[in-house]
Amino acid sequence: SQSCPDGAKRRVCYYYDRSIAGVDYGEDHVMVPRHVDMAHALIRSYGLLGDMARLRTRPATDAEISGFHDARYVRLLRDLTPEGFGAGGEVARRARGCNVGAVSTDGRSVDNPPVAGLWDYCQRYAGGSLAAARALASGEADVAINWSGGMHHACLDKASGFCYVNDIVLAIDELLGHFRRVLYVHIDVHHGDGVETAFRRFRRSNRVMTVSFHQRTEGFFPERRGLLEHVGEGAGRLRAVNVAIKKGMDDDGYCRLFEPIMSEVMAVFQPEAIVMQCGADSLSGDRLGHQNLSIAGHARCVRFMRSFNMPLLLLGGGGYTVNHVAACWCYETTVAIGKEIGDDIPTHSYDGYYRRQGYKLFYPVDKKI
Ligand code: V1P
Ligand code: ZN
Repeated sequence: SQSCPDGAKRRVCYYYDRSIAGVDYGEDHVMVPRHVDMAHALIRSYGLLGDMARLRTRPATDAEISGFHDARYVRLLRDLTPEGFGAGGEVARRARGCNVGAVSTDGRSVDNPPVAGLWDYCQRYAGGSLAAARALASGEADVAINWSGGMHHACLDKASGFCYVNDIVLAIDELLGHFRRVLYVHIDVHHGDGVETAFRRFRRSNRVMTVSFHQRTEGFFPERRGLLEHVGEGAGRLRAVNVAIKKGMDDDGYCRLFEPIMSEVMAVFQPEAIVMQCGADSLSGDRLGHQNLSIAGHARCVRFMRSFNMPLLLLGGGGYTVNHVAACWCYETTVAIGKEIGDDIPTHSYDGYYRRQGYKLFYPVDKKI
């Protein structure tokens, strides 16, 4: 069948915490965590919840988050409130040093605002990725999903690109306690800089390979990162693979790169577990990305990694056209399970968002790019 080429089912566990969806980056911000609630509602409406074990977990503790992040930065995130920030006091000063509330070049938009409930939000999405990693490590699940995770830009001691806590680094560290080699695969349209830097510069690890497929065009965020020649140094030499992509790559072009590169990586690195960041801003019609992938093309990458039949952690990340993001992650959930679903979006609380795509899961790609 199309969604399950190897004919095998997988034990899938799934994390979802509804309080994440209520987090508000601000009226003009492009990051809308509600897309995770939209994906969840779609997953539920297609009847997929019965095909997965629900991961119920506690939020990540300060100690767990400090496993990667700097203690002073953790204290700042914990102390930060919009009120404290607004008062312009010492918290605001500390925050600015950590790239929280830093005003971007146009003087208006703020990438990493001091959002209300910030620490709780970070603890919950990181807790989900940690629990998912633990479910894979214990052998309880073959595939573990946290669409609210995948916040790959966050650095040791600063926020970046809407990400405050790097749940991916925490999850990979957890997996390294049980598996000899962990592969990180990244299909968000923005380079996976936080994860690459963590394992190259801070961890100096040869047990993690990071492979990032991302748009590399003039001025595109994050600048000067993810060049082909960035292959890692020292112990981590040849453990970073960067695939820089021009604008407008379609399914055929993307998969012609993705599949042979990932086959080679799998053969050479021989990981024991895979973490895949499924940022949906590489889809056609995204508000930030300029790629031309369809949901089928994006999901084909997920299906390809699943076909290696080893513990697989699927994470979300970017994605700025919310109906596309939700449809994509819902479909990728079916790929994880190995179940086929129809193209007609069932009636549910968010169905109005899919009117422009004719209430179909697979919206047509934009030929204009
Ligand atoms: O380009 C920048 C700023 C300008 N430089 C000083 C940095 N920021 C980007 C950040 C994109 C983050 C992507 C995150 C992810 O990879 C993972 C969750 O998807 C940016 C852009 C842009 N067009 O690249 N920020 C914003 N747009 C923005 C727009 C509205 C409100 C706030 C931020
Ligand atoms: Zn992105």
